[in-house]
Amino acid sequence: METLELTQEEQFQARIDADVRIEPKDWMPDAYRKTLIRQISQHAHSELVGMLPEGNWITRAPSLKRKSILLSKVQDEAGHGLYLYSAAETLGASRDQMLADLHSGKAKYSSIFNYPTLSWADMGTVGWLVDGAAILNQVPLCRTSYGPYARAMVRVCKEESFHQRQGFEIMQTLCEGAPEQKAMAQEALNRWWWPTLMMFGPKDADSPNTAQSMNWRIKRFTNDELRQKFVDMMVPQAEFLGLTVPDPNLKWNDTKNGYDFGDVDWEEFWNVVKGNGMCNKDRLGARVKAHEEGAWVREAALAHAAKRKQRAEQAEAAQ
Ligand code: FAQ
Repeated sequence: METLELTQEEQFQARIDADVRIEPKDWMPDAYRKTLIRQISQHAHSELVGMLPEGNWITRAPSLKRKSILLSKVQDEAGHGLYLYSAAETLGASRDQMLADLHSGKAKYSSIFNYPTLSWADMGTVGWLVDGAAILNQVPLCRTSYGPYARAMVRVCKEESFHQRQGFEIMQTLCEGAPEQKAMAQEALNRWWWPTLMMFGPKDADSPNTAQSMNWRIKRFTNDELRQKFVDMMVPQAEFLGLTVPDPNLKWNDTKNGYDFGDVDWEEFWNVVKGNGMCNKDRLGARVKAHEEGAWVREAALAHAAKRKQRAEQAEAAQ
């Protein structure tokens, strides 16, 4: 009788298809490992660089309450970066190498963080729109096929939902305030709407990684599917706030039960991804400076750990 032997790769795909999580010690194709390291490290870098646009407003927050909320939010983003670097390390990536790639400009991070935060309304818009987009993208990642990434995302998403609520609340306060405050909120929406749509990545037809990542269930939705969900979710929220989405082609489409919307400026997107956006140089410069100025902290922490280990060994030897 003929026996059907599955190759290692076929067994792997069968586990994925059955929704069995892949764990660090399981066999996996090199390309799966490489794709995950790429995506998780880019995601981690985005969280770290993502601290900068909002960090810019901590000293200028309009009240003590707003300042403490913003401080916590920015600290949460640092924490998200750390969970994600740890998840990438379980795949064999070295943290020093990942950071070196960010600092040299070799590694990518989300295009959205290369836009400036010019007014307090930008803190509302970043929370409402940017965290809103991040959540839409990240909730499906709680079901991604690689265990450590999926588990990290569960905690990240809980915190991101709070971030989004605080952003919406800032927008609502501005929109219910003086005409100047409402105008500030509208102006911020005008600048952030299109860059936020770019966060979901290139159109499916121009996305080299989507098909394989969907097959491996790393991604659960395509870039275009998530962009559509985002528009459908945000337009009613903008209407509730009394704001106008800056897209003349935005129109409800009964047939698809969603909005039709205008074309993203993909030339601008690729320009930013290639390092030529408004703030790319500032953002990387700030990260490199923080890393260099923090060298003594890392050295002190290592020296402290070595001393503790030595004391513990001496105490054990003396027993
Ligand atoms: N910016 O083939 P695809 C946050 C690159 S966290 C820059 O479609 P893929 C929290 C892409 O890497 C935001 N580059 O790629 C927060 C690829 O280049 P490569 C970050 C982009 O991976 C909120 C090439 O284009 N979230 O916001 C972008 O299948 C507020 C072709 O693209 C994540 O990272 C972009 N927008 O899909 C923090 C979520 N889009 O690597 C502070 C996890 C694409 O081949 C304040 N990542 N590229 O050289 C993902 O879901 C996916 O990686 C996508 C891209 C959807 C981002």
